[in-house]
Amino acid sequence: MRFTNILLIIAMVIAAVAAQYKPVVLMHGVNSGAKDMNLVKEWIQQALPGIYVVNVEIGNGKLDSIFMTMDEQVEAYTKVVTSDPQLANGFNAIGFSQGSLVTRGYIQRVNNPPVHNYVSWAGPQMGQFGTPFINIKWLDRILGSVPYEKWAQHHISSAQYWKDPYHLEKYLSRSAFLADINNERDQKNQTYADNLSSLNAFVLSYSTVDKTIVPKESGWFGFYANNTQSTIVPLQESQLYLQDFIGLRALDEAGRLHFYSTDCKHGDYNGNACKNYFTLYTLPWLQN
Ligand SMILES: *[C@@H]1O[C@H](CO)[C@@H](O)[C@H](O)[C@H]1NC(C)=O
Ligand SMILES: *[C@@H]1O[C@H](CO)[C@@H](O)[C@H](O)[C@H]1NC(C)=O
Ligand SMILES: CC(=O)N[C@H]1CO[C@H](CO)[C@@H](O)[C@@H]1O
Repeated sequence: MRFTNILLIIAMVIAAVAAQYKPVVLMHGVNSGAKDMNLVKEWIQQALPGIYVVNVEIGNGKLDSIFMTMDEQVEAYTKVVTSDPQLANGFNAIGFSQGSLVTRGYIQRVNNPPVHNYVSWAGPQMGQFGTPFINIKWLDRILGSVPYEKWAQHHISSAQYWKDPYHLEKYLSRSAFLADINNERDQKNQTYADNLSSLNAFVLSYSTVDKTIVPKESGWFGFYANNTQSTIVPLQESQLYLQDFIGLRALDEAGRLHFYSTDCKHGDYNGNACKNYFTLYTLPWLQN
């Protein structure tokens, strides 16, 4: 065999080894950018040598993550993952905070290429009701008072998953993103449920000390009961689950819905203080 052929074979073996893991796509949260997920990318690459990791940035990061609508953010994510040939056979996804809703929007509306395992880190999956949320005082005041005004719904991403348990009718009629993606309105979109329930695994986390996501149980699709802030209705008792609006019950009954909790401060999920949780509960879903 010629020496160049041997080199070629070695190169092919290296490529095959590198291709043994599905690629991973990371999605950052609000008021932040891709650089905030760089450390997570390093953790993954250290644990799974040769793995391909895409760290998505929405627009130019920080400001765009606040002022682009959630629909636009889902479209931006879609553009990145559909134009990358290395993702063509599917990928695993991690979404952090608001980024977990962007990721879910992609899965439910597009999912081509398909997501295999989807890990949600402290996402406002069932909505957000409480300030301070994004730590910009004037925005918090707006979210505390007029989140369902048209201009807020059209210009502030977090207004689009704001859910006021005292004004659920308003939420249902005006929420530009969450009420749609959660199939909470009368007209359901079956594609949303079909696509979400096609996941191999949907892994949900929330933090017992989260002061950013309110209520923190939203990370597990828990939310306040109507007209209170004292009782949390867990996912399994919600209409979303009982009537299976988006396929979560189907996933659960198939043993493909998984839950874990942490004691991480919200902003620490992507930092060394919480690397142990990454290793225990996220990494296993990326080893395929
Ligand atoms: C359901 O969602 C898909 C994907 O976003 C969309 O193409 C379709 O038009 C929607 N169907 C209805 C009835 O809204
Ligand atoms: C809570 O409010 C929503 C929206 O108005 C309504 O659909 C639902 O039936 C209510 N649930 C209960 C338990 O009253
Ligand atoms: C995996 C899966 O079911 N993907 C479907 C998601 O929905 C789109 C339509 O919006 C289909 O084209 C995909 O096949």
